[in-house]
Amino acid sequence: MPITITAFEKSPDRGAGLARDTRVRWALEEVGQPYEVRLLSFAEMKKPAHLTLHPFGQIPTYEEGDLVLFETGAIIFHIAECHSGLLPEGPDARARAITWMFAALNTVEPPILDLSIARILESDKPWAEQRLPLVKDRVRNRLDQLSRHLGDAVWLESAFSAGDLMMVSVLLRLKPSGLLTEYPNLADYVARGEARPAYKRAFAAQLAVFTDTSTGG
Ligand SMILES: N[C@@H](CCC(=O)N[C@@H](CS)C(=O)NCC(=O)O)C(=O)O
Repeated sequence: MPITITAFEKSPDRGAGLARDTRVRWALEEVGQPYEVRLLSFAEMKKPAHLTLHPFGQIPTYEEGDLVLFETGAIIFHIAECHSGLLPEGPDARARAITWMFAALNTVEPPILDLSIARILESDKPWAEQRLPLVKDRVRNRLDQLSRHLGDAVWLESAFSAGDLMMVSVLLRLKPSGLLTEYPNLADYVARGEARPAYKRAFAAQLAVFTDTSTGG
């Protein structure tokens, strides 16, 4: 069954790979599943045709026959359930990998998103200078804990899983802030994720969208 995902026609990060279609592309590349991409403008994302696929008018979505999914957690979990390579076989190891997916999305991503908002959308506010250090400390708190847990391990559990795919994707958003470099083991962990051939293919594909549209191609 052909798979179609949606992505920004022109990503606000100019192809830096931070839009969330990248993590879905990465998962599909890891399991060797070809996919098509429907590009949307911001205006199209808020129109009824897209809202029937995604009630919140966002990207990415995932279509496979009659199945329509939104939320990257659900999409990547579905991909991992349908194909081997992203979740371990043993039930306990599988449950732990899924736990890391939730931890990435529910515990680590929120303060990181808050930091992106503070840096990008709130920087002109009169209180921005006072708030930013507080937001950064909340991110550092999570990074401290994650860094201590990871220690010298290569991946969060014994082998790369959808949990790592999600955690690396979430941590990548910290790159512009420089905070990741305060935690060398986390920076190395993210670099290991980025070095995976599947990630490289996903990154190149999303960058090509930006360079094509920005050159009018
Ligand atoms: N929790 C959602 C978040 C989706 C999301 O925030 N998508 C962003 C792009 S990365 C978006 O569409 N932003 C535009 C908007 O919200 O209008 C997921 O993981 O899929």
